[in-house]
Amino acid sequence: MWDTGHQAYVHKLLTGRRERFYTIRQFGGLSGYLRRDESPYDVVGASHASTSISAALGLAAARDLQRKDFKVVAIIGDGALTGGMALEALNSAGYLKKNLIIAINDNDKSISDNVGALHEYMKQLAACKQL
Ligand SMILES: Cc1ncc(C[n+]2csc(CCOP(=O)(O)OP(=O)(O)O)c2C)c(N)n1
Repeated sequence: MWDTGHQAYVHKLLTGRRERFYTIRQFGGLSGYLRRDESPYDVVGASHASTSISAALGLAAARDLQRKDFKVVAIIGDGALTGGMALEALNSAGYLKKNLIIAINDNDKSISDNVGALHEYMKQLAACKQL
């Protein structure tokens, strides 16, 4: 489950849209975002940041209700991780204890430099400092 739309470009290349990829973000071309009407592999529409953990948690809950067996992975950037929706999803995921993998892509950027306590924490974590 990808987060902010631009992170899904590689996903589009790998899910049957390579030939049309040159049309991305052009009139009549591929969307710059995930779109359910564009591909069955886009299981949610997404462009806003901070949505992936919440959507992945929903998928994991549905998987368990259907007694299916597959992994759900949410990819989220360090910028999107500071959004309220991501924090609510983390809170719910910890409570529901679903089998869910969250990969954080911490590239130290969120359009411009990332700021805030979570950012500082992750910087220290990456440097393996005593927290
Ligand atoms: C709710 C919301 N607020 C703001 C934006 C504008 N926005 C687009 S990309 C982005 C930064 C995303 O940074 P990060 O999650 O670190 O991902 P990266 O760009 O590094 O892949 C923001 C804030 C958005 N898409 N959604």
